[in-house]
Amino acid sequence: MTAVASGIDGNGLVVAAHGRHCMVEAADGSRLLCHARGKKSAVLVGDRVHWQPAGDEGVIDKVAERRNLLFRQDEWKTKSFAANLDQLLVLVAVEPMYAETQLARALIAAGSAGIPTVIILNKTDLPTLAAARERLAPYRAMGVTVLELSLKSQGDAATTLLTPLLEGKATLVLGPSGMGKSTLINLMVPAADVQVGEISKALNAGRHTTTDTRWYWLDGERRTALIDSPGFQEFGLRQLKPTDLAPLMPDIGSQAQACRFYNCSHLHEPGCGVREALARGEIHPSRYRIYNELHAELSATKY
Ligand SMILES: Nc1nc2c(ncn2[C@@H]2O[C@H](COP(=O)(O)OP(=O)(O)OP(=O)(O)O)[C@@H](O)[C@H]2O)c(=O)[nH]1
Ligand SMILES: [Mg+2]
Ligand SMILES: [Zn+2]
Repeated sequence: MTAVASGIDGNGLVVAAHGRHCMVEAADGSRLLCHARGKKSAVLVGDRVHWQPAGDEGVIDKVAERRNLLFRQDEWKTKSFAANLDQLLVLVAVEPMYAETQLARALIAAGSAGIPTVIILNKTDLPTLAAARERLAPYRAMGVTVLELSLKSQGDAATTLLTPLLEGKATLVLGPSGMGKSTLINLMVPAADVQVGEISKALNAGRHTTTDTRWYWLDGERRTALIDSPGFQEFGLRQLKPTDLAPLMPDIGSQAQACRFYNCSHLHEPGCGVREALARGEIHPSRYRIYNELHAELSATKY
């Protein structure tokens, strides 16, 4: 396993990763295919790495300590999305209808990693917009920024909204498959085609559905970046304990102060502020259902 070391700056940035191979960008902007030392790679897009040339390729000796790391932990495996992020854009669309639990899970994972999140509702040109918008009401109410876009039919308006939001930041675009993540990248990064061609030849990646996480610069100064990622289906949160949930779900956590017992699980105890708020209509039933589902999942025995 390539060591993650503190106290090194790294002379390269990982802009694409596929198994043990990755594309590293040097300080001058040139890119080189590298591989990680050791049996298993721990190198992720967004990593700062220290590398050296080795023939036509490069070898990564060290990965610099990460500022943050977004990952999911399913029952049997951990899947890391990217490291050193300034912001997460969770992209959902009017159609195909997404599972709300996936959105909730992505927000919890980001909250747990300390990464600020914005939700984008895409494909507002489609007729079932009202239902999709209604589903996001609890998220707006708890203070999450929700932007509505039609990346395809109103690209200019989307660019105007997104440009100031992305400025100077490294932003990961995450969401279920088919929501429009790659459409967003192509809209914001006119040169993405060039970069895709260059990387996909070396890494042999697919063309339509995104199979690898990739970093794209929006500007020549290389200050603003978007990271495309493959759509997810499962989103396990087994890195968390059941008691971590309420603080990471602001609409639920904020009502827990009123609970009679300090260690209330908000499932069955008398004098539970969360369930009282639910009865008053101050917590959305779908959010409480997701809390229950996750609580059960994280309470199950781990092998
Ligand atoms: N109607 C409509 N369709 C859109 C819009 N934006 C994207 N699409 C379409 O949605 C489909 C999926 O878009 P992609 O950008 O490939 O989605 P993705 O999230 O990258 O999907 P994965 O790579 O599989 O995770 C494509 O057919 C797009 O043309 C939009 O604003 N309106
Ligand atoms: Mg894609
Ligand atoms: Zn309670």
